[in-house]
Amino acid sequence: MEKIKEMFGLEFPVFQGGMSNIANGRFAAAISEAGAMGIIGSGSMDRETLKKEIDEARSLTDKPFGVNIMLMNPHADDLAELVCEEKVPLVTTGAGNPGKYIEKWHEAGIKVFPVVSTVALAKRLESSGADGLIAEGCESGGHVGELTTMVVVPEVVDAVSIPVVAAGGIASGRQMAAAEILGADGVQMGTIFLASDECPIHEAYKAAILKAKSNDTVVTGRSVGAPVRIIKNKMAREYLKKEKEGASLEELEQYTLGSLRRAVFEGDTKTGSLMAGQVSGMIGEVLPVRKILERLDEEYRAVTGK
Ligand code: TUI
Repeated sequence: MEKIKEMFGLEFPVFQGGMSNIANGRFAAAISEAGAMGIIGSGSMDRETLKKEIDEARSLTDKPFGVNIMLMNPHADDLAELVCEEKVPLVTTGAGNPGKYIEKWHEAGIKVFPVVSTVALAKRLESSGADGLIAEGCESGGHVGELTTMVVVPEVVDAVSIPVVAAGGIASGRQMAAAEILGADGVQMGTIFLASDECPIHEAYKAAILKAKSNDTVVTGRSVGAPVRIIKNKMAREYLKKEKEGASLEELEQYTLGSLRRAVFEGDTKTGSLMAGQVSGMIGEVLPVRKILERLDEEYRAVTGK
């Protein structure tokens, strides 16, 4: 795990997950200040909005932070250009293949770590010049692939020679150590940081994570090619029912329109989309980010003897 720490000058070998519409500049700066890699989740932002968030993060920390670009965002091309102008040290990507941007990002001195959920895309992106990969298992929250972390991490590690960060199902020092044994050079976590004092989501969303057991999340949208892991609630149950009845992607999108916003900003835990990973079942309290990282490190050291 030293490789990732050295690459970005981190105290902990930890990336914060992209978390669209949640991880703003202030939150990413708080993660970076605490010694891990904060990442602005640009989600559905346009260029002007992301610029504001980058400026905000820069005003709050001198430490490095990254930007996650969600490739289904219609503004992805604009954001890809903006991160070059802003020369952010790290770009991570989600929900697609960022191959066409990599050369330009390298010209701007940016390190590129795409999220992959299959070994096929991992190999393709290594050939396209990715500096590292984030291999994400389907235990994670939000948009997911099919494979578990236990399967996809060692498979990607064996297939490429660039650093691999493990993601999905990691919220303890034991799980960090396990990821290292699988060959990972670092870990990425999202859900555990949702349950932090600094996280800007509604208190009711945090409470739902504390309350959730490990089998209280479900993947919606598999039948229409938009698999998203969320905490089970009225919205999730009705969505799954509509899917079973053969609803189209358009119908389902119409139904979920605004549901992430309802969860994040309004704390609507019934009809909001509460994206969270299976590790929700392990999280029992809301803590400051620094405390979360210290606890992870303590447990990692206890089990590894490092
Ligand atoms: O991207 C994520 N997680 C996300 S993005 C997101 S925003 C959203 N909001 C509402 C509905 C849908 C999305 C919420 N959570 N994780 C990284 C990730 N990327 N997991 C899996 C993938 C992935 C999937 C397919 C990466 C590449 C890919 O490639 C397809 C291709 O073109 O080969």
